[in-house]
Order: sequence, then structure tokens, then C-alpha cells
Amino acid sequence: MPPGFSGDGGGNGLSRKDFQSDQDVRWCPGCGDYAILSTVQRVLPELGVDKENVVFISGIGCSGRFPYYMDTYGMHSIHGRAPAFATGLKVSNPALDVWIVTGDGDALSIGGNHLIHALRRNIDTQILLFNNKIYGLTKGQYSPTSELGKVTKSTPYGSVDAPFNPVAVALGADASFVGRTMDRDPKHMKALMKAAHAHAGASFLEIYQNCNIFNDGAFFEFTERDTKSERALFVEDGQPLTYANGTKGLRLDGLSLEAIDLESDRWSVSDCLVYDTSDRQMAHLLGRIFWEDDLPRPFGVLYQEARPTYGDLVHQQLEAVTEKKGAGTLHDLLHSGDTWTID
Ligand SMILES: Cc1ncc(C[n+]2csc(CCOP(=O)(O)OP(=O)(O)O)c2C)c(N)n1
Ligand code: SF4
Repeated sequence: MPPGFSGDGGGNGLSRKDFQSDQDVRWCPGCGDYAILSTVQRVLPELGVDKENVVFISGIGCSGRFPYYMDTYGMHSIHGRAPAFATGLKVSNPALDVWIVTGDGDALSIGGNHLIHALRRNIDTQILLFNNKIYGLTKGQYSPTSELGKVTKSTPYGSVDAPFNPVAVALGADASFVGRTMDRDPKHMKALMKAAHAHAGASFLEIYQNCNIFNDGAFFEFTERDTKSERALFVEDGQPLTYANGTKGLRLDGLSLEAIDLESDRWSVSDCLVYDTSDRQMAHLLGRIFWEDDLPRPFGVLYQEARPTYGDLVHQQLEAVTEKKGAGTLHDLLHSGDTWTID
């Protein structure tokens, strides 16, 4: 067997290098995609996966080049259709560890339909959505996550489209795992990728990714040192929602979230909402934080629930029907039901 291919499910002591392909990486220097690639290549050895079982499927866009750079199986598929390929692959071979790599345009414009059905069906895959709020590959047109008023080559007078909040889209599509992380925080990205991988079902992970050529700084208020602590809140299951180095928090005011000053006499950390990752209502409340300037943007695992995967249900059904009716043959199937002979 070639090195790194053990087939024993134990990962065979692989390292980052084992997941790096011999291809030259052709993203623009400074692109956030590099940090994501490097984090994935560092995470995989820690997951104990066998290389022969790992598959990366991408759509079209700069993010679509990802499979070339991984020394695993992979496919640069059709625009927006990675979830369709992943569905077929995972259902026909449940032993495979299937990762989807997609962009905001790929996943939410042309692929919006495929994405939401993969989520509601709970296809057991990790979906990494590189959100840079722009079409990078085609040189800077607005995308479904570009903000209102965004001036681009295809919106010279400013976008009049209300943008998608990918996390809210995933929650609305009943995803069983929803998380958000950022290219500028490899430690957090790694933890979230591990959590996504450990989850049985469709794990949706939005990654804020800087496109330094066509949309530089789109997420700097959340990712850069001088504003990050005030603008980003890192959610932990079972922990109170605090940010700004513990000087601020979020409390529930009726059915709304309110930012509170924990340094004032009025509030203390016991007033903050304690996060429960399995609480769908909390996830909706937090996941909807998007427009508000006075509330911090949440990062981390925002929602997780255990429910049967699509593959499990399909295979259970196949077994139950086979037990009842027998295995059958293709010939019998083709000659069953309404058939007729054309003279
Ligand atoms: C059917 C089809 N329509 C349109 C295109 C042109 N196209 C290529 S990539 C892309 C958008 C990519 O944007 P995004 O998913 O945000 O990825 P990025 O390049 O920013 O990583 C478009 C519209 C195409 N290749 N195929
Ligand atoms: S165009 Fe943007 S997203 Fe694409 S490789 Fe260059 S910096 Fe990265």
C-alpha cells in the first residue's frame, strides 16, 4: 500500500505533509484561502482519518481549486453542484469522509437550491463555505452576501439586493450543525473544523475569508486585533455570552438580545444569557445578529442537534424492503409495473 494508506481507520500517523499535493497553489498572494487550506491540512492528521477515505468536492470559484491542493481524493465539480455530487458519493459509499468546499457565490447564488436540500436532508458531510462577500474568480462582481449599496463591476451604482446571512440560511434550512469561524484565527478554525467533522450529519461551517484583491477588509472589524474583541463574540456551549474581554455581555430582554456593560453597577455576568448549543431558538436569536451595529457578531458552534442522517435512513429503508421483498434483480424491476411491447 502507498504511504498514508492504511485502511485501518487509525490515520496511520499521518502529518500535514501527507495531505499536501504536489500542485502549485495558485491563489493570489495574501488570499485568506491559504490559511483555510493550511488549517485543513493540519486538522486531518488529528482526526485519524485514512487518506483513501477522504474526498474534497468543490464547485466553481477560487475556492473551487481546493481539491487540487489536497493529497486526497477530490473533484472540482460543477458550479453550485458540489452538494449533489457529495450526496451521491456519501450515500453510495458511507465509509467515505466527504468534505464540500464552496464560496458565497457558488453556494448561495447558482447553488442555493442544492445547499438547502443537502442541509434539510442531513447529508453526512462537512460543508466549508468560504465567504468573501464577492465573486473572486470572475474578478469582483457582487455576490449574495455583498452588502446593500456595494459598488462592484456589476453594481456600478451600488447593490440594491438585501444580502444573505449564510448562518441564518442554514438554520432556516434546518441544518443539524451550524458554525461560523474566520480565516484570521487558525486556532478557532481548527476547533470548529474538528467539531464539524465529529458531527454526524450535514455540518455547515461559514468561514469569513478575506479576498484581498477584490474585497479587501470585508470582515476586518471582526477579525483584526483593534476591533475584534468588541465586534466578535465567541460562543461556548454552557457559558455566558460575554465579549470585549469579559467587560460586555448579552442578555435576553423579552425575546430580544441586549448588549450590557458588565463594568457598570447595574449588570453582572449572571445576567448574561448562558448559551445552549442544542437550543434552536437561541441559535435563531444569535444567528440572526447581522444588521445590528450594537451587537457583536457570533462565532463558534451556534447550533447542533443529533438526528438521523440521510444515508442512515436510505440504508435502513433498503434493508427493511429487502427483508420483506427479497433482493430482486434489475431485470425483474425493468419488467415490473406497466410494461408493454411496441410492435
Ligand atoms: C454555469 C456558470 N455560471 C457562471 C459561471 C461564472 N462564475 C465562475 S466562478 C463564479 C462565482 C464565484 O464566486 P464565489 O463562489 O464567491 O467564489 P470565489 O471565487 O470568491 O472563491 C461565477 C459566477 C460559471 N463558471 N459557470
Ligand atoms: S481573487 Fe480573491 S478569493 Fe480569489 S484567489 Fe485572489 S484574493 Fe483569493
